[in-house]
Amino acid sequence: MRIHQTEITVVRGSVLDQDVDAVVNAANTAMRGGGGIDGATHRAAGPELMRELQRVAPHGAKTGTVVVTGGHRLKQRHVFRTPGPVWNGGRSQERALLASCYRTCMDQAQRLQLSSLGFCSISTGVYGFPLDLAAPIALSTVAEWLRGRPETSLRRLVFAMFGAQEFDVFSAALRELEAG
Ligand code: AR6
Repeated sequence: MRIHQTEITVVRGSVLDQDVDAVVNAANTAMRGGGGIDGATHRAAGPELMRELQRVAPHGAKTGTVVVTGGHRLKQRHVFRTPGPVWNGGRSQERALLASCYRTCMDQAQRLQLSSLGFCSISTGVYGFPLDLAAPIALSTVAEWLRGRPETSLRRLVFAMFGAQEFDVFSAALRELEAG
């Protein structure tokens, strides 16, 4: 799908394998590593990533915000680490907090004048956010952001889905968004 000059795609695979300027990581508020994509990123980026995190986020970060670091041994230049909401039945502002994760990542990409950004699916792994709710929130949040900023530096957004089910649900949500 295209919005102004930006192409949005859903692909199957790890976000760490994508040729993009920055990767978005689903993280926790402590910012000191974890499982899932967070653990995979630390393994691939090397120990310097943790040292930088200790410097730039000594007290962690709030849910719905983002911490930017270098990519270190990754092929991408930056890592955007965003703590998504833990699913609590939808009673704890989870939808708004998830949208905030995606929106603040877009803001940071623009601030750094990036041309491409790779997302994974935030909060839908360990944090239990239902995929069929999360996918339309993710895609409509970035689409709305792009519609309001025709002059953005971003040319490509890649949603890299590690699991088969995620890939199917995000692909269907993108088709629905495109159909309007
Ligand atoms: N490589 C690529 N993508 C992955 C990998 C991997 N090895 N593992 C998971 N994904 P998750 P969350 C994808 O569970 O629900 C961590 O411990 C996965 O398919 O990592 O936000 C953090 O430190 C999905 O698309 O994130 C937090 O404590 C996406 O990554 C907590 O998990 C996010 O799944 C965050 O949980």
